[in-house]
Amino acid sequence: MCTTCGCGEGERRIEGDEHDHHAHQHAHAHHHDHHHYSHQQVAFQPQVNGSALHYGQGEAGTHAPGMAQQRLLQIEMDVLSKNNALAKHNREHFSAQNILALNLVSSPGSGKTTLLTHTLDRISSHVPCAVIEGDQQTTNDAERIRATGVSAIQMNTGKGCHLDAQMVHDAAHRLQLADNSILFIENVGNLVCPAGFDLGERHKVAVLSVTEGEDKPMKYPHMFSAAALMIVNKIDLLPYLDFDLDACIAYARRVNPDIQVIALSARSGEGMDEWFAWLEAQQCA
Ligand SMILES: Nc1nc2c(ncn2[C@@H]2O[C@H](COP(=O)(O)OP(=O)(O)O)[C@@H](O)[C@H]2O)c(=O)[nH]1
Ligand SMILES: [Mg+2]
Repeated sequence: MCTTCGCGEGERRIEGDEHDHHAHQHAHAHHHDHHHYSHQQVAFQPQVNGSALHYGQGEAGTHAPGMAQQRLLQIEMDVLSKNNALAKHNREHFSAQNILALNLVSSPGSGKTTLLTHTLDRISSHVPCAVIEGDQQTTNDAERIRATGVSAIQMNTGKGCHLDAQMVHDAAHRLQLADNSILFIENVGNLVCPAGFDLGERHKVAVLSVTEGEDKPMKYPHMFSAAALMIVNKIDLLPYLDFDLDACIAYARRVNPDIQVIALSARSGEGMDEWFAWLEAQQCA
């Protein structure tokens, strides 16, 4: 996770901001403003363990120059607890309006936006939907979503590698979400950091495409243990690959025995009915 790495500091931006300016640079100077997403910046030293270098936070030896370890841990806890408090606030809002908020997480290119555009084409005429798009740069994905006729807002995180609850809070207010709707949040493509940041969603949905290899749930266990559902996408490509679907599911269940799995192709449509049924079941839950 990157609670304290300072990634994206001062670079995060919400589409449609009237000034369209970069968020402010210094957390200490502007605590009153809702559009500040700054993290304090510190440095990390890798830990050597066998032949691997480990950069895990909170491990012995992790340090920031000029800062006591305790201070560093305090900053991490502050960032996370502030995020958790706001995520709780978001969740209360969503619950009060009976909004099903889903946080789609994956590596870049697994097919999240493609899955969403096909999903919206199918369901948005009878279920009100809205989308928050997270990417480091460009409004490409929000534009792809809006082409379906559904409202979308793009959050650009600059060097940042995940959405946080503040960003979702601000975007959700601008979207003016309908009661009994579905809010799809497409997180920044990254199988690490988004696992640690609660956005107030009902569920995380991890999208893994068959071109990424079946071992990813084992390599990125935090993400797959945080997800309620794993979508294995691009199964139309299986004939050309040595991807082992059964092994992938077994790996995912090893890190999360309760995870549900749907294998589909957003391109060909195979398996999509199972995804639509899952969405319907969540709406009724
Ligand atoms: N073959 C195949 N390609 C897909 C599928 N879903 C998405 N893609 C392609 O994968 C690439 C990345 O898709 P995109 O939706 O932008 O991924 P994102 O970065 O996760 O949002 C694009 O070229 C899509 O056309 C699928 O089910 N099958
Ligand atoms: Mg995308």
